[in-house]
Amino acid sequence: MAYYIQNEDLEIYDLIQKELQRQNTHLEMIASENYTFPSVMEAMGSVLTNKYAEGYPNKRYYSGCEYVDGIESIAIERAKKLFGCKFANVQPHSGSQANGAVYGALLKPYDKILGMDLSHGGHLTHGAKVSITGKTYQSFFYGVELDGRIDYDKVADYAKVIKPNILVCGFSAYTRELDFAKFKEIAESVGAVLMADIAHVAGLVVANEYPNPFPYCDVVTTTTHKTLRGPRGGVILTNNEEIAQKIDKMVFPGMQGGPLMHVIAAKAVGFRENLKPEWKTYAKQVKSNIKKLAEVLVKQEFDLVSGGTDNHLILMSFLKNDFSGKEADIALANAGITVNKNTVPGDIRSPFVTSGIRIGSPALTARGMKEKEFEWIGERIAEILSDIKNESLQSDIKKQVFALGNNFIIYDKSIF
Ligand code: DSN
Repeated sequence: MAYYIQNEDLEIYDLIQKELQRQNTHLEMIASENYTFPSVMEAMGSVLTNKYAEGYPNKRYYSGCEYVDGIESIAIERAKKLFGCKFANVQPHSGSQANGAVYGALLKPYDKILGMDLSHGGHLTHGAKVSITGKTYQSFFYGVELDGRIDYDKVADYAKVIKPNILVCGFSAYTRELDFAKFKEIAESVGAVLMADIAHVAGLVVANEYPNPFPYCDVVTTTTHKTLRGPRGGVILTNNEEIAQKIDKMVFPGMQGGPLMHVIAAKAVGFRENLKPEWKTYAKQVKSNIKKLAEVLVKQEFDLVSGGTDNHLILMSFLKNDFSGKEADIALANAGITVNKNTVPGDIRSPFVTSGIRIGSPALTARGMKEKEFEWIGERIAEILSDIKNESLQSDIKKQVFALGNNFIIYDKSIF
C-alpha cells in the first residue's frame, strides 16, 4: 500500500518492509511496546498532518480549523469517558512532554519532586538527574524494598522530611498494583500535589484490571501507545478545573507549538477501540498471559522481582545467576525473542549491563496469543537462559519462534 514510497524512495521502503517482517516474526516482549490498530495508522498517515492548529477547539490562531476542531473535541470527550474524569488535554506529543507540562504548570524552578527512583522502576521524567526534570527542580526519590515492593510507611516518612511540592506515583518497571489511596494520604500529609503517571498500565486501568488513580490523584498522565495500543503520544487528565486551566496554558503556548492533529485523530480512533466491550477481554488476557509466563519461570526456579506480577510485566532477576541482564537480553534476541535488560532491586551492575530483564505480554496478546503460547515461550526462555552460551540452541529456537510468529501474523502486506 506504500505506493509513493515504493516508487520514489526504495531505500526507506525496503527498511519499512524489513521492520514489518521483524514485527510479524519475532516475539515482541518489550513491556512498553504494542501493535497499534490499522485504523490508528490510517489516521496518522492522513491529510491531517498538513494542518496547523495552535490553540484549542474553537480558540485557534489559524483559520481552516473547523474540521480539526471537531476531531480534537471528540478525542477529548472520549478520553474523559474512558478514564472517568472531567478534563483532558490530548495535545502532548509524548508522555515525557505530558509530565513536563504538569511540572511546568504546577511548580516553580527549584520546587521539589518526590518520585520513584529510575533504577527502582521509575521514569526519567520523575526527576532523574540526567533529565530536564531533575535539572529544573530539586528531585528526591523513593524506591522499592528487596522484595520488589514499595513500603508506603517509608515513603510517608521520607515525604515528611523532604516536603515535596509534588509527589509522583507511577513507573516503567514495577510489577505490583499501586495503592493510590495511600499515596493520596501521604501527599495530603505534606500538602503536595499528587500526580500519577499511568503510561504503562493505562490499558488495564480503563478495563478495570488495575486500580484507577481517580479519585485519589490530582492529575494523571499517560502515553497512548503502550497497553492502550493507540498512537505514540501523551494525554493529561484531571478533575480539577484550576489545574486543567494551568495545564492547557502550559501545553500550549508554554511548551509546544502546533498540535499534531493527525496524532490527535489517531488518539480518538484508539480511544474508540478502548471503549468497546472487547477491550476488557484483551486486558484480562494480557494479565492471564503474563501470569502464565511467571508461573512457568518460577517453576523452573528463576527469580522474579516481587515473586510474580499484578499487571502486564515481570522482572526476572539474575542476581543469583552467573550472567547479566545484558547477556540474557542478547541470548533471547538471538532466538528472536525481544525483551529489554533492566536493573533490579539490589543491583550492583551498571544500567548498561544490569542484573535483570523486563518482559511484557501486551504485544503478543494483541497478536492473539494465549496461555498455551505463553507457556511454550516461558519454557523456551528457561531453556535459553539455563544454557546461555549455547548459540546453536538459540538459532534452533529462533526457527521455532518464527514458526509460531507466522501463525500469529498481525499485519498483512496491505498495511504498507
Ligand atoms: N520507554 C518507556 C519504557 O520502556 O518503559 C518509557 O518511556
